[in-house]
This record gives sequence, C-alpha cells and structure tokens, in this order.
Amino acid sequence: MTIYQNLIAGEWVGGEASDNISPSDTNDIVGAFSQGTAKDANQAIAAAKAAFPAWSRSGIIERHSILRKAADEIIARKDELGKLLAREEGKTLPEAIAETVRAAQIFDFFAGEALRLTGEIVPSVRPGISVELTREPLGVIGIITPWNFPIAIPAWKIAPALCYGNTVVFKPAELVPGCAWAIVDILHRAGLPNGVLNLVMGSGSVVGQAMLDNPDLTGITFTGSTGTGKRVAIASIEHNRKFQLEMGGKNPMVVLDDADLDLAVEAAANSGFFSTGQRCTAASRLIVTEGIHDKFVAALTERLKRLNVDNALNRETDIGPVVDEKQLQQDLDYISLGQQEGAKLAFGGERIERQTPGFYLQPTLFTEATNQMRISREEIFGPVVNVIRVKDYAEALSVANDTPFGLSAGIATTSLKYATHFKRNSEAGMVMVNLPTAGVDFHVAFGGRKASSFGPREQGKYAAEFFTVVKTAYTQP
Ligand code: TXE
Repeated sequence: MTIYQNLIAGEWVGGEASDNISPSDTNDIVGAFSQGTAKDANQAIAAAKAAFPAWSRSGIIERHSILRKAADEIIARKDELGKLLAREEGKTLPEAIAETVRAAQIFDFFAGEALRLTGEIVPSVRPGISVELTREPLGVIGIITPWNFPIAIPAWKIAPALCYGNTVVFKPAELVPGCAWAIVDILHRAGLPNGVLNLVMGSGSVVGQAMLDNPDLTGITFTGSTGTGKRVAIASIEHNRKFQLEMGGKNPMVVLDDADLDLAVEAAANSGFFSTGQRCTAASRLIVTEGIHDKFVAALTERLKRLNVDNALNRETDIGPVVDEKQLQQDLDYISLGQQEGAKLAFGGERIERQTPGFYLQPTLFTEATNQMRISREEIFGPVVNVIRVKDYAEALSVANDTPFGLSAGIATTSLKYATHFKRNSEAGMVMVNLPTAGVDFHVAFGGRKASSFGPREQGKYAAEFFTVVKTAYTQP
C-alpha cells in the first residue's frame, strides 16, 4: 500500500505510518499516513524559516498564479476530493463536495487578494513629512486544524498565509490526514518553492506540542477544542507569538411565536443535525417561545423521523456517521447525562447499526431542557439538540446570551423589530435571521466572541489582520 508522507523542505519524507479508517465502514482503509515526530516538526519549522526571506519578497503574480492553479485543480477534482472527504470524515457526499468547492473558492479569492495588496500614505502632523502604512507578512505560521472541515479549514488558513507572503507548517487533525495530504500535494505541484508549505501529520501531543514549544514559529492559527486552544495561547504568550483561536460553540437558535413554522423547522434541522451536528456553528440550543413551542417540537420530531442516517457515500443518506468511536461515546455520555439532569428524550438517543460497520447515532432531541443543565452549557459536538421553552422574546434573548460561548446565533421571526433587536444585542460573532446558524460565506469575516474565539477574524479581507503586521514608515524627502 502507498504510504502518504510528510512534506518537509520540498521533499516527501516519513517513517512509521498508520492506517486511517472510514467512520462509515471500519473495514474501509482510507490510506496509510506517516506519523510525524517532534524532530519532523522542528525540521519543518527550520525549512519554513529558511524559505521565508525569499517568499516574503516574492512577486504578487507568482503568489496569484500558484493559488489560482490550486483553486482550478480542486474544482476540476471536486467529485474525487469530495468522495475522499466523505469517506474519511463521514459527512455526506453532497456536503463533502460542497466543502471542496468552497475550498477552491477560498484559494481563488486569495489568489485575487494577492493582486489587491494596498497600503496607505497619509500626511504627517509635521509639515513636509509623509507617513506610509504597509502590511508585511507575519513570518513562519503554524497551522493546527480539527477534523470537522478537513478541506475548508486548512484552505481558509493556508490560502491567506501564502497570499500575504508567509511560510507555513501545517499539522492537520489525526483523523483526516488524507484530505490534508491532497491539498498540500496540489499546492506543492502548483509550484510553491521548497519549504514555503510544509506538512507534518501526526498526533497533537507530539507534533502539535513540538510546534507550540518552538520559538521560531511567529504565529499560530488554531481551530479545535477550547482545552487545546488554551494550551496554544499559553505557549504562544511564552514565546511572544501572535495567535488566533477558533474554538467551540453552544449556539442558540431562537424561534418566536410569529416565525414561519416550516422555515423554522428546516433551519433548526439543518443547524442542529446536518454534518452530524459536528459543526462549530451548529445550533444545539433551540430557544422556543410558548405560543409555538408544541407545534414546533411536533413538526421538528416529524422532520427528524425522515432523516436517513447511513454510510456517507450512499446517495440517500441525510446524515453520516459520527467521526469516531471516542466522539460517539462522548455523545452517548451526554445523552445519558441529559436524561439524568431531567430533560425529556423526545427523539433518538441510540447508537444504530447499518449495513457497513460504523459509528452511527440517531439524531437526538431533548425537550423540557433548561439552560442551566450541562447539556445546555457544554459543547457536545454531535447530533444532539435541546429545546428550551421560554415565555417571550426578552427571555429568549437573555437565555441565548447566557452561555460561555459566542460563535453563531440565529432567530426565526417575521418581526423586523425583533430581528433588528436580536442582530444588535446577540453576543455572538455571527447572527443569522431566518437562516440556519451554520453555513457561512467564504468571502466575509468568520469568528466568535467570549470562549469561542480569540484574536482577529478569519476569512475575507479580515484575514489580513492576523497574517500581516503593519509597518509605519516616516519620510522627510
Ligand atoms: O480536538 P483537539 P479533538 C471540540 C469538540 C470535540 C472536541 C475534541 O467538542 O468533541 O473538541 O476534538 C491538535 N498541542 N472541537 O480531539 O484535541 C490536534 O491534533 C498542539 C470543536 O479533535 O483540540 C488537532 O490537530 N496541538 C471544534 C487540533 O489540535 C494539539 C472542532 C484539534 O484537536 C495538541 C474540533 C497539543 N497539545 C473539535 N493537542 C469546533 N468547534 O470547530 C491536540 N492538538
């Protein structure tokens, strides 16, 4: 079997490899991938450091055309890459292909951004002197990514890093090396000079930790759990390093009495259950006012009955498996906890078997939940959603904001007054009106508040805030 190796200083290298299995079918081996060591991580950082002076001064046409070429190849291979993603991570084929297309759009966007770099010239307070403000690349960037968007998240970190002239060491999540390898292979063949982009697959505690401990990384951009995010922050402060964190969510979706019922049910089903609920922007708290509560719960339950949980590659599948045994056990533990806490299990809750052996879980709905229960406060990261009954809009807003997190928040209402008030007063980074809480555009800012995020926003033009540093130059002619 081919061993997919790490890319360090432009060479494919690697020792020990381990097999990666599909969560839809544990007999299906996706591939054998090299497991990097701390030494590999340090060599990759040294290579990226050596490549930085030339790449940071490279021409914008070179950056543009490499990113553009990568975008073109990803689009041309969207079905094949989407299938790899669905096999490896377990989201359905249409979701996986859509994510692959989005990655191509991101590379295309940043190919364009390379041609649109600007600065400012402003008058000084001292006559006869001019002040120039320019953005320079940050340096050597460590990119540490999770398993839930294994092509899109690497794309939205790697594309701006390269666009603005940085060099990269990329460590993907243990469960999704195949998608990471494919993206790096495409960029490498698109013509990146050696050492500009390095891939080190392997465990977080070995490869990831070695990256955190290496003082030559000038920036780290991380998406993953709150616990690991804190480690990134602490290690980065030690090294005076810039860092950007995207972490969990416990996103609310408010449903008001005046909502369009069908729209609210569809948005809730999508937000809570699509992609197996494994999206940081998933809505896991449905906050529903009294007048519509029973109708909404009945209609949502009917909708859940029609959702087909099965192998991610089957055409009829609506929801694929949970990503692995450990995450499935975490979901089941939270389902038991919810029952102990006194929430009512209105639908689902059981592990299920399908034709192929995998990690299948029924979509699970709790009703009569309170916002103080642990199932309402902690990120479960599975297809498990709580309905919290409230009196009116004021209580709904207060419950929506009463959470340690603040990534995304939604409201279903036909009232302009409540929609406008909610947009202004929600404490989330992203607010959706009559739309699912998940599903965002690739060309605008992405990020949260409170325990969900730290540092500048990702994506769109806002990505420049993290991946560049501003220089202020004064000139007296
Ligand atoms: O996350 P980790 P995991 C949440 C979700 C999920 C839980 C665990 O609740 O159940 O996190 O998922 C790397 N130094 N989210 O275990 O461990 C790791 O190898 C440096 C929510 O996958 O945070 C991987 O590449 N790096 C989230 C990345 O960190 C380390 C998406 C993320 O893994 C490291 C994913 C270390 N010491 C999980 N330890 C969201 N909301 O989007 C691990 N890593």
